[in-house]
Amino acid sequence: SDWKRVDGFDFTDISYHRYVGAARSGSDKDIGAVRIAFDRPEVRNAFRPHTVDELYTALEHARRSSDVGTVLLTGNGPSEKDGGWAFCSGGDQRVRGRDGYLYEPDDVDERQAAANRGRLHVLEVQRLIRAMPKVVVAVVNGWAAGGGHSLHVVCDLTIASRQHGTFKQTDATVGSFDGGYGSALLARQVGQKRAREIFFLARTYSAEEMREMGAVNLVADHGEVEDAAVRMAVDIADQSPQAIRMLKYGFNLPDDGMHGQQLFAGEATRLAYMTEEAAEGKAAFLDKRSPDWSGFPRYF
Ligand code: 1HA
Repeated sequence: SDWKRVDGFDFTDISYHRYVGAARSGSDKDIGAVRIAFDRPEVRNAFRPHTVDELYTALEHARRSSDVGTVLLTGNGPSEKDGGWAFCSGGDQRVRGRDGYLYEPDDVDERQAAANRGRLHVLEVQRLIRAMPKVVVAVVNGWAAGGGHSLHVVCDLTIASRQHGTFKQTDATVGSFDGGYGSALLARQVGQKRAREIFFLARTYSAEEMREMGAVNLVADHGEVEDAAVRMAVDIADQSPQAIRMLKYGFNLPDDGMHGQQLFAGEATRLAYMTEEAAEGKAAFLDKRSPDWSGFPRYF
């Protein structure tokens, strides 16, 4: 297979693989792609708190792996029960309590169980996807519903299966709402009227309809979606990692307030650290002398 399981994890609700195939004929260049997939096809890849923890762990591992440039987020399938495909159908309604989604007894030790309050921490995953300086591609190979719809929205790019990629924002149907990225960022992508329609009417949209609206980049035949995603990763690998970082944070900035500014500015700081001018500041401190800025122009 072109994918090798990433060692060191004992995931039950997701799978985590690294691309090891020859992405280009005659080239063994590493394209730095990983594949993270929901692995609960019998419930259309709904997430429970434990799923969210695993997803966060895998994404954080990918974030910290400096040789990873692209993360593909998808759902395993089809369901053995009925053959249905899903990207993700959002929060697992079976474990929804009165104040959020509840861990199941097996997932928590006694101390945590005492404090087993409802969790809504898929929002932490959204923030991680948004803040990680890598390209995250949603590979929507089936249903993207509710909180699963919002995950695709927050990803940098979306590829969808022509036959099975189906979009339905069911939050309001079950008395939930993602009033953050899931709705506001969607409105940036498809416009205010359409975003409101998607939430207020909770209708079903095909991959092609979503592409026309601007929330999907590419529609591919079902058997080809992952190949298309790998081809995206190949092209991403051809771009400067620094340029990708600056661009992602630049795209985020107007919508992410001071948090967006912080991420963008952090990368500007990194670039500044690479200059002789900044090195002089450090050297002067360590030499216990005052810094000599005379060699550095005051640009105008
Ligand atoms: O909005 C938020 C949040 C907001 C702020 C902060 C945090 C948040 C966290 C989560 C969420 C949410 O995700 S709320 C929205 C929760 N999700 C939904 O409302 C979607 C529910 N599912 C469906 O509408 C449909 O299943 C489907 C359109 C995705 C697919 O329909 P289909 O193909 O007809 O399949 P269906 O027969 O409905 O489902 C197959 C099996 O999967 C069923 O189980 P079975 O009858 O075989 O035992 C079904 O119950 C199960 N299933 C599907 N989705 C879920 C689910 N079970 C639990 N939770 C689900 N989300």
